Amino acid sequence: MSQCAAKIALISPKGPLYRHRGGIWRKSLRYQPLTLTTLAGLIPRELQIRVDLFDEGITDVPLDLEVDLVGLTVITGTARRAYELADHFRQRGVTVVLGGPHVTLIPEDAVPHADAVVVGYAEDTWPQLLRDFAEGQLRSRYDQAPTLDLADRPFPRRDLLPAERYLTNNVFEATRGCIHNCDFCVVPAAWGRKPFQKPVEQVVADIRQHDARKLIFVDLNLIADRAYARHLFAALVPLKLQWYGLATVLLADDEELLELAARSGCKGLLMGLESISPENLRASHKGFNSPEEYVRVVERLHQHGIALQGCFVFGLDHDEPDVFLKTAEFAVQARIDLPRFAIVTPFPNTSLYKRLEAEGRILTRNWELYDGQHVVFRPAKMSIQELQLGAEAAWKHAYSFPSIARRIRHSPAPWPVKLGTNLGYRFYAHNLSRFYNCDWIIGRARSRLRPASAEEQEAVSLSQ
Ligand code: B12
Ligand code: SF4
Repeated sequence: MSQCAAKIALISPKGPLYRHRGGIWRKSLRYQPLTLTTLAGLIPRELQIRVDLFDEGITDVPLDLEVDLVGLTVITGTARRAYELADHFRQRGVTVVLGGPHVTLIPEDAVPHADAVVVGYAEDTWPQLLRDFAEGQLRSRYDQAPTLDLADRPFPRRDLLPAERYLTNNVFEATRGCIHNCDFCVVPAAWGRKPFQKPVEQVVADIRQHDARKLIFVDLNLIADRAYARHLFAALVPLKLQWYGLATVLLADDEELLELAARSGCKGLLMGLESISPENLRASHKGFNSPEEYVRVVERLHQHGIALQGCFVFGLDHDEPDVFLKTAEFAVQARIDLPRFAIVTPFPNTSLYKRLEAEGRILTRNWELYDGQHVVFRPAKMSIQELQLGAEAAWKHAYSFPSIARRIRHSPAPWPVKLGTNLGYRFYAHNLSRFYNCDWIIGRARSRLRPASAEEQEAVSLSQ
């Protein structure tokens, strides 16, 4: 059937931090979700489908939506909310499709809540699914073939979400995947280690047609393929952009690439520094990070006018109770522009999850607590409480006024930006426990979940 004229809604469900009411971030720290706009762009034109996008980070989803099909994007932390919405819409007779990182990691978890699940990237499967739906031939599962090619895809439909509700809608991607194999990371577990790349000229064309000057690349590791990165950065130079993205510390070793990144307009990078313990890094298969090099990494980035958002995780097996303040103080002394701290999260079916499960250390499968801020496994060398409270103490130390003063002078970012972001994170540091109390989750969870074990109760109560 080529004349479908169906109506569909694509939804990004809320999580404890990123929700419309009562989340921690106001408008100023949100950016437009590329997942929804990408999926909207992929809808085959000949089906004449009408699509509405709902980002629960900025708006409520009307529960009485009059649509034929709802597609929900699911990460682990939002899985429960996604399933709640899915069940609701299915009861109303709407066809529900679930996809995204969580569905890809653990499809069997999503299956009971969906008419169809989409596993992996969806460049080929989502259009196929919609064609099958139009023909009344929907299958229950679609898997992206490994032959995925990102070339010649439609541009994301950024016009379908309100630009004014976001810090920016200039959100782009050039590549997918990562060549590394860090054992806690979702990427190798969900999508394998083969990198996928958009042709550079098509990335540039997308930036030009959107008239973007200041933009974010959400690629997990922009420098995974250095030859591609060189090509991309060189093509960005004439656009006179300012851009922000993610890369590994290995960029600091490559003077030519670093200089090119800076010349192409790179102003800030997020890097997973993870730990100041070489044992932890080796055990996590992230031995290419050397803590003794971190100070040099920061200096090299600063020399090129690039600020660093350096991310650390707590709770790896070699961490002891003194790790929190040691790491936070290290971040201050190393002059990391914006340090961030998370609790290790063993996302389902990652190598880390499998190991902890085999060791009997997974405490809960309440996915809402899998958000980087709750302890969901039994730590090796400290108590659950020490880990939960220690992470908060690290935030507070790194964002105390004296620590901000020690770091901020050296940051290459303009004063309004570095002051604003530091004060924003200071607020976050002091309100973390309040916003992560998950009242709306735990109220529901109490009524619906099986009785929690004593350890689970401890993990949950610490978050309140
Ligand atoms: C941008 C981003 C964010 C933004 C999200 C909002 C926004 N406004 O964009 C911000 C910064 C807020 C954020 C926060 C968090 N994020 Co985040 N984020 C990303 C990131 C870097 C890019 C996502 C993206 O836009 N990708 C581009 C799109 C096109 O790809 P995609 O989403 O994978 O979608 C494709 C397929 O998966 C599939 N698909 C996806 N959904 C659906 C739905 C349907 C119906 C179908 C058919 C197909 C489909 O089709 C798409 C096309 O192929 C990803 C990593 C990555 N590069 O994917 C992490 C990632 C999604 N985030 C992750 C995490 C853990 C978090 C946080 C918990 C981190 C934290 N501790 O705070 C929070 C939680 C947010 C919440 N909701 O509560 C994890 C999720 C892992 C997991 N199993 O849950 C990821 C994978 C990073 C990682 N390596 O671990 N994040
Ligand atoms: S380098 Fe980063 S994106 Fe790549 S596997 Fe490791 S943690 Fe994941």
